[in-house]
Amino acid sequence: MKFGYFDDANREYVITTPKTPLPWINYLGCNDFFSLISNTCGGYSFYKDAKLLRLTRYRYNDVPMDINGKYLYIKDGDTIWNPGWEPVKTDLDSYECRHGIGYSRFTSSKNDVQASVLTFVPMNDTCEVSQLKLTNNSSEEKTLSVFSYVEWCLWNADDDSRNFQRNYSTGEVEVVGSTIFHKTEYRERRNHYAIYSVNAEIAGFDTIREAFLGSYRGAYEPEAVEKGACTNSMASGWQPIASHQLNITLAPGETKSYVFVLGYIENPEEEKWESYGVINKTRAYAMLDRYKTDADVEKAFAELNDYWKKLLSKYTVKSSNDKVDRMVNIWNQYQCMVTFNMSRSASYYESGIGRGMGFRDSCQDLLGFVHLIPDRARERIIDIASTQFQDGSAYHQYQPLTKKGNSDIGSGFNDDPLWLIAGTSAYVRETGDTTILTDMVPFDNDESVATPLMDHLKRSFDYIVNHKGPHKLPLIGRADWNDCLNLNCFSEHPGESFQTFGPSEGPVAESVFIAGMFVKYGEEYAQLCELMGDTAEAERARKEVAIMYDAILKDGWDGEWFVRAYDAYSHKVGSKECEEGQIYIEPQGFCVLAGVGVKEGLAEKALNSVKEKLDTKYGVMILQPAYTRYHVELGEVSSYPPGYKENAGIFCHNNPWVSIAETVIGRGDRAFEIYKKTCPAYIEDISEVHRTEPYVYSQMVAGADAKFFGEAKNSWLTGTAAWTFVNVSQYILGVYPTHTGLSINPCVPKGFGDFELTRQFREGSYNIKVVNPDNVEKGIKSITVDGKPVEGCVIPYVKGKETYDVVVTMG
Ligand code: BGC
Ligand code: IFM
Repeated sequence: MKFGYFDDANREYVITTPKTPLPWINYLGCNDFFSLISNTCGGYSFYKDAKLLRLTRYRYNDVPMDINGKYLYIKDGDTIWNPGWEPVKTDLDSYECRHGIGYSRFTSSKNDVQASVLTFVPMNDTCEVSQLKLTNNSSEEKTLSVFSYVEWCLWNADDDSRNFQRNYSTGEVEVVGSTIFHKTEYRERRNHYAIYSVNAEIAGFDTIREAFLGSYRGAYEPEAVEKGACTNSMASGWQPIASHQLNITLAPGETKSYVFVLGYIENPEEEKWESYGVINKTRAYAMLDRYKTDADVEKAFAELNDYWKKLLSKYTVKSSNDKVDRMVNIWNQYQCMVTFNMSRSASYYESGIGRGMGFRDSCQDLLGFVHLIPDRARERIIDIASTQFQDGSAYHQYQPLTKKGNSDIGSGFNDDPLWLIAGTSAYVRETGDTTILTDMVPFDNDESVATPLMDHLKRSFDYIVNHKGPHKLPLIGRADWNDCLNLNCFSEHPGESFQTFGPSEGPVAESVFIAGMFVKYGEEYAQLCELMGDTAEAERARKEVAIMYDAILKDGWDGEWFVRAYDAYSHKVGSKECEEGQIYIEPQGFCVLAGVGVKEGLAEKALNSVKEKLDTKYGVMILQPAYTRYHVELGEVSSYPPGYKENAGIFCHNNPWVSIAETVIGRGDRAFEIYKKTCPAYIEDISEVHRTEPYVYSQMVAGADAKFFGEAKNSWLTGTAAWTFVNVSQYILGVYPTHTGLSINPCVPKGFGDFELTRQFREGSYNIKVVNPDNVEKGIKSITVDGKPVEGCVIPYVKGKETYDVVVTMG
């Protein structure tokens, strides 16, 4: 069942009923100011950091779900309704929500009044703009009132949700004309405030929540709206809100338009006060001035659209397959931008107060983002590397505002160091900018101990070399990519999640997955060394990689597939010898994509085992058989009921690893089959089963052992976005940036047909035509550039050359 449809021409998903299985959200904002907005206008806004600078309040895990948003109420006689249906939930005569790229548009009607709300965050500004257009489609004059409503969050969302004894007395507001100022905390050390304003004269306002909603009432039945009048209440403590009242008369056929601005203002310290106690409002008024007319809004909206049009033109495909084109050209890249911005901080499943930026997560997000805005990727790499420790290990997470490592979580996830090599290598391959490698980067944000980025990468590499276990495989530490594989924690903290205790690196538990990563990113490190002219270091790196390769074949191979790990007793994990959890997806995907076992014929065996043991109609499960009981020596992985999350769920993040691995051995049919199973556009028709948004990936789909097999969770903020984009763009469609030029080597299913690609790579625009006369899955017969043949698959990069017309013949 579908709850909407894709409008590819407008790059929108059009939701046709507010009653989607779960809130289906969108993200507004590209740089510093962000909003989450659901298809019923739920959501919240923040500046830079969803924990520390939250503008509006949201209540997670509430009933009814998705409560609190930026609501507009329309009172037309006795009928009160909202363009997004929530919170009053009056039946609408028509409803449509279009989630677009960086904006959402709601168009609804009731009793011959049509409301259209366009909401977006303008480029390079710190506000959300909502343009409301009201049209009277009846033959009578209509007298209406419109009420806005936002509930302020008292900035630190964590404190806001706990520290009531203080916070009920800190709230401060000011109202000047149509602008409501939220000034809480301004009087002490802060220099920021928020505004909510409308570009029209108001008939009234409220800033006290109870005055607007009434006692013992919620946003679904605001008393002021029922009575038809705000009370001009001035908050002092408790829960400040902002509501405007507009009284509107509409002649038959007439449309009137209003612009609401929710903004974040930061004053330099010296301009904080006009005189003590009177905040300096210059910046606020300047912001409002930028959006005072419809023409201003349209201009800002056009700028946003142009920006995205340009970004999304960096990689495009035109094939005979609409669904692939739609994901590649629009939604997958859009999700990559969102994961780049948010890491794992704020979604409808991440509260914005827990995780900030993940070291591992953000490095992987870069892989799908780096071609979009390489400069921002560069900055991010430096930020991430600055949280590394001198021994090469790293804080697992850091806070977006302060950029400081999070000491509550600490370090000890032994895959982390290698992801820094992955992200940096992707950046340098994309841009050719080797200057980043000589940039001085601090350790643990301490400028007094800075070394060139290249040295950070060396320390990443050596961290693995210096932390090996009895099988010469990398020590896993607290966990590797699989956060829940806690093989060293059992003795000290049985049954606890890693988030509740400190680092504990055990001496013996080892990870075959990290070994596979080391082979892949060790080689990428060696290539970077060569680029820097350090051939001796490149040679050393390759020797270490060869040693690791042999260790995998010796003790990481189980006969039919790769072993997952060795626990603290040196017992195998993910082996036929195990009672449960005999095969795991991660080492099969990652070892093969790193090339391990390809020439020995093991890769094919491993991937056949994946198909036989882990495959389902909804994707490839992370492990089988599921753990049916808690295994103290394995940790959190066995704490989930069978079929959920890391215990035999379908982790969408590592499905692309297996798909990439299939392309490495040339099986295009199978690679594409795996791609399709978790691909949103392909499962739109089963939205009632899948339940999360059909335009973006979710982290997890419940596996075959689960009660709700096929149901997805944790949409939006997942490494799946980057990895599926890497898979489809670099391996299936086959356009892979190398240090010396763009490599083109597609691996497609039979019958995929010819296709065209455009790719911006450094300063060149590549127009690529791929023809496949023999209908092969992989193989290049010839490549020509501007009519001249090229040897091999790599189109040599020519400095300064602006266009490349490429014809690729598969065969
Ligand atoms: C995993 C969860 C786990 C959490 C905390 C996440 O990365 O996906 O399954 O519960 O870490 O341990
Ligand atoms: O690898 C992790 C990631 O960092 C956060 N989400 C879950 C993944 C698997 O545990």
